[in-house]
Amino acid sequence: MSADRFVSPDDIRSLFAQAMSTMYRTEVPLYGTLVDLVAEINDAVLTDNPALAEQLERNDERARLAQERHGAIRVGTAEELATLGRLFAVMGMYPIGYYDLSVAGVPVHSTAFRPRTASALAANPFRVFTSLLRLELIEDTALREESARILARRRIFTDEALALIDQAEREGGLDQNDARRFVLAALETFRWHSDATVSLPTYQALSNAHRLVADVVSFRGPHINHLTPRTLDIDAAQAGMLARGIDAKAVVEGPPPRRCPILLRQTSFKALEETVNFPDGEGGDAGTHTARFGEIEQRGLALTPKGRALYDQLLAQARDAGGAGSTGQDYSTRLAAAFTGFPDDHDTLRREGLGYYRYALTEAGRNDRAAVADLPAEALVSAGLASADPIVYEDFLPVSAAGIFQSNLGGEEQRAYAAHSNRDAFEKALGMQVEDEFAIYERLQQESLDSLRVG
Ligand code: OOG
Ligand code: NI
Repeated sequence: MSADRFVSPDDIRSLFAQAMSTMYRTEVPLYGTLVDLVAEINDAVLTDNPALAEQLERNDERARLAQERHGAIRVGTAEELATLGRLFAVMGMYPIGYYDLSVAGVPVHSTAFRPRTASALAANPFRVFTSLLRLELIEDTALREESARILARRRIFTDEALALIDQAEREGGLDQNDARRFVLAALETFRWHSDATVSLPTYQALSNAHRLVADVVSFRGPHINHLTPRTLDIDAAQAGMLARGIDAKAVVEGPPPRRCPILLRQTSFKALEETVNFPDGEGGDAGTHTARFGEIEQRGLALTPKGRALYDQLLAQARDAGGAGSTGQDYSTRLAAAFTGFPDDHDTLRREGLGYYRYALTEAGRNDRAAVADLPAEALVSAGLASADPIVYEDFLPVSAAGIFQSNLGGEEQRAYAAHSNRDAFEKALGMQVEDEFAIYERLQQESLDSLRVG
């Protein structure tokens, strides 16, 4: 039978992202409020700024914008992570990048599962930031062993999901009917369970070790803890959250406001305090847990290693000034001051090799193939024969992620772990290597350069 009886992984991913969004709207209604707010802001920005609308259109970013989300989950064992890797592969999502959050006092390391080709990203860029608990960072031996025992007992995938993953791997894909079954079965892994699997005292002991340990170990599965829409104006989104009385985090993470947005800026509302039922005791105990929150992000230019090094340096400068971190009143002033050192026009960013760009012939270029054949890309851009649009950053930022983690853990647990980043251990658990994000952006840029000379 031919391969076209199979639904494309891009379509399965779109179905899944939609199903996840519908589920999270029901679970956390405030998420729906954020989605509506972002849609309103994006419409206004695109109406006010036709040049940006045109650029997004040219770059295949306009259509995906309304669907664009990322989520996050945390798992407890190598087997869970490896199976997730297989589940995401069915939807064309692959592990990109390694993030060590132990340096920020969070006992996990992470990757982002996401699509990686231009056409897959244009179809639907859905990404899931996925963290693996580092049990070895729990100091109390008895508690560490108990956690491992609890985790070893749970099954976070349904039998149907496992069977369909096997089938997709064996046959090379899923047909329409099986793809629909797969999406529904996969969704079960990410659902919230208000019944804990451990007693209240065990939950409290885990929580004392680290609240994130309790979040991972105490439940039947790795509930999706947020789903983030992408805005074109995060400062408007932050103001909109406050205007609606939403308990937004104090600072927007990432770079300061700029004319040319770079990387990622994020804000969130604090995690909800939710009622949880604990087994044991007379008819069980009731308690509460905070895990699930809402987040909005703005994405900008993907930086080259050189641009990223400059970003890291300036961010550290802003955070270290006066030893105040990102909490001081004057943080936004310090941040803006530090980032005067980062060029803020696309010609300079491009010529200095600080960011990745996607090149395409303009109408003039399409009409003058002879000129195009002889000139280097930069000259084509200067001559108006080609456009160079920013390639959007599709990944995450460890400092930003740590800030989001912290604000949802009560904001007190700043203590860094002495552990080293351990990419090898992460990849061993995952059962494959994580891809280098820079290589992907480099390839996207090169493909666009190659396309100038053909057709
Ligand atoms: C993940 C936090 C990271 C982001 O946007 O940086 C993240 C988590 O809290 O599990 O989603
Ligand atoms: Ni997030």
